[in-house]
Amino acid sequence: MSEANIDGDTGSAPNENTGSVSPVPKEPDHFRRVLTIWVVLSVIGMVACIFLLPYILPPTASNLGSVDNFTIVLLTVLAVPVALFVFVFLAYSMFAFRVRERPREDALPLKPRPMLQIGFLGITSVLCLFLIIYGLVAYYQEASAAPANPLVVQVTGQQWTWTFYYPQYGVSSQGQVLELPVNRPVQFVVTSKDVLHGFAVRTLGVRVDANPGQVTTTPYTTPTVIGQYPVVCVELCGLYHSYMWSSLQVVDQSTFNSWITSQGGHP
Ligand SMILES: [Cu+2]
Repeated sequence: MSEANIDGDTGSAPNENTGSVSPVPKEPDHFRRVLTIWVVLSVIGMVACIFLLPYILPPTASNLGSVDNFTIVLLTVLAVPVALFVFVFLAYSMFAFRVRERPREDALPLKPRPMLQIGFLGITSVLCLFLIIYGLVAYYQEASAAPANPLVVQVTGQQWTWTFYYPQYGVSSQGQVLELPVNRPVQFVVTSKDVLHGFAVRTLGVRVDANPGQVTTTPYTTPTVIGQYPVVCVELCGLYHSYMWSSLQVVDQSTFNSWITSQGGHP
């Protein structure tokens, strides 16, 4: 990018119609000005995200919590200058180049600026490439972990409820509760009976589509804090989509064993 991209309409040029030099005030360097505003606001926004997001994000309670939060902060921080690039240039143009009455002259024709286009495409491509590689590496790290004695839970979405089946114990959870023992890795095997649903447990760093006729296996995640957390559907799946939520209960091992027995299974 160069300063030359909005250099066409400097108001200090001699009046071509009359040949005389009119006392037009010197046009400010708009590009430098808007670039400065963009850089300053971007830095403020990025720093604010880094410091404020950890307080805004809901709590996590799994071994994936820190990497999950780091990813959200990273993506938000990278999005700030991109979003501001659009908003700042738009807002600046609306104020700096506004015309009160109907313009009587045609605007200056836009000239091709190859460096601007190459720069814009180049920067956004590098950003996207970085995010793809970051995502693939993070997914590989999570997916390649193979802990001993993991718990498997089959999750089935249907309009408008979740059912949880524990194949190692031969029991289904009655009453829409996802019961998990603390500190034991768990893997979800997710599908749907009717339409697209989205199985999301923010606490565990899990968010996966539930597709009809297809089974999706999540990476292992380990609940680390005993407590009760929400399980929600994050795919608009019909009239009562917003009511399609369940409860995750993370309990200690003996409570989990007695819960399995109470559901008709053998721990
Ligand atoms: Cu749903």
